Amino acid sequence: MDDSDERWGFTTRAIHVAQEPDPLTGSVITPIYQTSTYAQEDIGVHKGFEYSRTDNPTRNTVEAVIASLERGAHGLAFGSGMAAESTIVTLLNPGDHVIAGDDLYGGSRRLFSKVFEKYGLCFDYVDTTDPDAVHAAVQPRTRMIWIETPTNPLLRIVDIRATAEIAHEARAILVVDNTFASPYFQQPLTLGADVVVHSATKYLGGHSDLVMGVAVTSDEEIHASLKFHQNAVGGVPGPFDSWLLLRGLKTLALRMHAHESNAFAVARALQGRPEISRVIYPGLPDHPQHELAAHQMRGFGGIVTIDLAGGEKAARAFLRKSTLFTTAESLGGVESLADHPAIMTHASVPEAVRDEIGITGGLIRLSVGIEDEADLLADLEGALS
Ligand code: P1T
Repeated sequence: MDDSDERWGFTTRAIHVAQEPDPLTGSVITPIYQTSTYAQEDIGVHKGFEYSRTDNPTRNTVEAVIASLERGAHGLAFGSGMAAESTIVTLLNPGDHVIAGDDLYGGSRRLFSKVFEKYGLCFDYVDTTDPDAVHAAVQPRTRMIWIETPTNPLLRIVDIRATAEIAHEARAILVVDNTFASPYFQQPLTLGADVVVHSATKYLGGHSDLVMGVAVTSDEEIHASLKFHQNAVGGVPGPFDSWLLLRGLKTLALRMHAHESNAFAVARALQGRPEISRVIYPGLPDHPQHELAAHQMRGFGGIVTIDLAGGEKAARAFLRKSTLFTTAESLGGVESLADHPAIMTHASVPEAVRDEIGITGGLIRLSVGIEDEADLLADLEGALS
């Protein structure tokens, strides 16, 4: 980070870090370097770019920007959130033990249990909202604690600082999936986390038009290993997607304000409705970790999860009737989306686990977009009628 990076506010950094006008042409916007390789002036003599799996100027720019937004020293971009997660898991060795949250994106849990367990890694899933439960799960070979906060889809809040202390006491690293909050609302590295990971497909991109992941750290050793594996394993994004992400990041703060304002309106409008047994939103005072959220986050986010009293039948009717909330996986785009976790995003989570943590047939996750508030409220009213 140079001086300006320290001085500037969030959006100034999103727009200007590593984005000086192109010295060759004056282009104000970072070019899309749609190239796989780079001419060498002599054997082994080049301008720092040899091959685009290793380095690409458009990708390197977005990596610098996301590092700055997360207040980290180094950012790395990947072809999906899952590619970023897989690369982070390569920091471990066979026999190592990982404590993971019991309420994670279904694909993260599937990656751990169906892909990495067979390489000799052990995973325990615990309620990470309870630091005592996390502490009690520590084993001599615990090398990583993996949390989401807010969690997907139940929006539980995990105390990042307290979990970092437990991790470091155990000589383990803390990985925080910051997808739901975005760096505008929460910066886990400043609270003691070692690595931040995102599905950049969501709020960072913001327009539901790309699939990407990022990882950020300030630890030189961790960064060197992740950078090595990024190139060695090869799950990198292309230049055009990197450029789309760069463009999306410039409006992240504006979008997060709009998402949050609409999410608050939706949560308040739905609270107390007889058709809904539970409205989960960290901004509501009755959320079990509301105080913690207010303390460690700068905003409460744009996701509202509801549990319909009529169960799956009512959920299906609701999804069919809503027109502005498109039934779809994913979240964090400008358009509102509705997900049925039990059937869609979290179908790979064993049914017994879903039942235990409360992913019920009536549960719907609303990714509240930035459309006009009145239109969203009218649409939800219609969907409930
Ligand atoms: O889809 P991908 O970019 O590979 O990111 C995976 C991922 C990682 N972490 C969290 C918290 C996520 O929510 C996701 C992807 N989630 C969805 C597709 C979803 O609808 O929940």
